[in-house]
Formats: sequence, C-alpha cells, structure tokens
Amino acid sequence: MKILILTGAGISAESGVPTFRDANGLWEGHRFEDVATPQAFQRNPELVQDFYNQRRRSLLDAKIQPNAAHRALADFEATHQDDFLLVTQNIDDLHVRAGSKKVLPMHGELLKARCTHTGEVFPWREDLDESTPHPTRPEIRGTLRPHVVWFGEMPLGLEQIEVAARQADLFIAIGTSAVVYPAAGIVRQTKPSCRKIEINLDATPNSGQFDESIRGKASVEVPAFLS
Ligand code: BJW
Repeated sequence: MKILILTGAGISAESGVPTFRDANGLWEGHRFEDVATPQAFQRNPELVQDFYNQRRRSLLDAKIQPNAAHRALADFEATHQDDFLLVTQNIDDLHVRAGSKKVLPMHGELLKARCTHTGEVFPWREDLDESTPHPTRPEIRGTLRPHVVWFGEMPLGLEQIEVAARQADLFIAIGTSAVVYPAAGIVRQTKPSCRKIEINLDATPNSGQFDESIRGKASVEVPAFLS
C-alpha cells in the first residue's frame, strides 16, 4: 500500500510552535503574509530576518520537542513495509527529530540558510543579518536568507509530491488549514480509490474532499488512527 501524509502547523502546535492563522495571525503587529514574501525581504530585510531569527531561536529552545503525533508517524514509518512519504509544510525539524526518515519539507527548513547569489544551502543555527558572512567565502556578506518558501516562490519537491499523490492508496492530511496552495490541492491529485483522511481541530475548506474528517488534537488522534 502506498501512503502519503501531509502535515501542517497544527501538528507542531502542541509542541509549542505557533500556527499561522490562529487568533489574530499577527507577528509583532505584522500580518505574517507581509513578512513571508520576497517583496518584504527586498523592502525590509532586517524585519524579515528578525522574524526568522526569533523563530529559529525558539525552535532551538529545549522546550520545543516532538509530540505524540510526530512520534506516531515516525513509528508507523519504521514498523510498516508500505511505500511511505511524509510531506510537511512545516519548516521546523520536529518530524526528523521524532525519527521520520522519508520527509519532504515542501516549504523549506528553518535550520538551513541559502545564498541568494549561488543557491548553495547550508545548515544554519545562528541569527542571520545583513553582515553575516558567506560560510565558505567570508569576503561576501549579506547574501544569506532563510531556506524557506515564501508566497510567490516555488515549493520544493513538487514533482515527487505529484507522483506520490497520484499513486497513493491512503492520504492523511494533518493540522493544515488548506488555504495555501499548492499543498491544499494535493488531495485533488489523488486517485478515486485512494482513502482520504483529514485530522484537524476544525473543519477546513477541503473537508468535503475527504472520506473521513477526524476532529481533535493531532497528539491524540494521529496515534489513535495509526495504532
Ligand atoms: C490543529 C491543532 C492541533 C491547530 N491538532 N489540528 C491557487 C489559488 C489561490 C492562490 C494560489 C494558488 N496557487 C498559488 C497561490 C498563491 C499562494 C497561495 O496559496 N496563497 C493563498 C494564501 C491564497 N501560494 C504560493 O505562493 C506558493 N507558491 C506557488 O504556488 O508557486 C507557484 C508559482 C511560483 C512562481 C511562479 C509561478 C508559479 C508558495 C506558498 C508558500 C507558503 N509559505 C508559508 C511560509 C513558509 C515559511 C514560514 O514558515 O515562515 O508556509 S505561508 C504558511 O502557510 C507556511 C505554512 O506551511 C503554510 C500553511 O499553513 P498551515 O500549515 O496550514 O497552518 P495554519 O496556521 O494555516 O493552519 C493550522 C491548522 O491546524 C488549522 O486548520 C488548525 O485548525 C489546525 N490545528 N492546532 C490538530 N493541536
């Protein structure tokens, strides 16, 4: 059986990572759409770097740990022979820390930086700013940005995701509001015989696309469903 999982911010919420579209969807008074675009980065690089510096520091805080939902997915992958792919929209590393192996982070990774000139990607745990030197060419400064996918940019691994969606026999979407494309369109790429499950606290615009919508916390419902 071929299994495709899609996760969003809701799976990390109980680990202490804030979701995007909760109570007011603001970060220090800014709509997060205004700090997650290439235009915002051009206009005000300090603001955007600061947004990601704060989130990177928070992710590295010992209090942020994978929860039972991340662990259940990792255990499921390890104990099943099935063809398995975990696509996450999250830029945190909690799936990997929980032990998941086949993870595709389609919106990038907070603990990586990318050179805007050469496209090289580096592991990154420090703050970034306009004077950060390029790791291997220290004479160059200010060319590093977070290795994340902003609005208007191309998500990563789309071809692999499309193939996995077309072939999947089981598709489970966990903790995603289904408003950001192309992730929200994956459910429509699955074949008619694919069993489609949504796990979320609330209904989403995609709920009608699923065979079953399980309402509840990911940390409870994901282990229960996969057991
Ligand atoms: C729980 C829970 C618990 C809480 N248990 N559940 C088609 C139609 C309309 C627009 C477009 C379209 N195609 C493309 C677009 C434009 C745009 C888009 O989608 N805009 C919409 C907002 C309208 N898409 C793009 O620009 C994408 N690129 C693209 O399409 O490129 C094509 C192209 C490019 C260039 C030329 C030509 C073509 C890129 C999208 C990138 C998104 N990036 C972000 C930021 C990443 C970096 C960062 O983290 O800062 O990704 S935005 C943000 O939203 C982040 C997330 O991954 C993403 C999705 O959010 P998610 O994960 O769903 O979180 P929330 O907060 O929204 O929802 C949480 C859910 O969990 C809720 O439902 C809760 O109920 C639930 N929950 N606690 C269970 N305990």
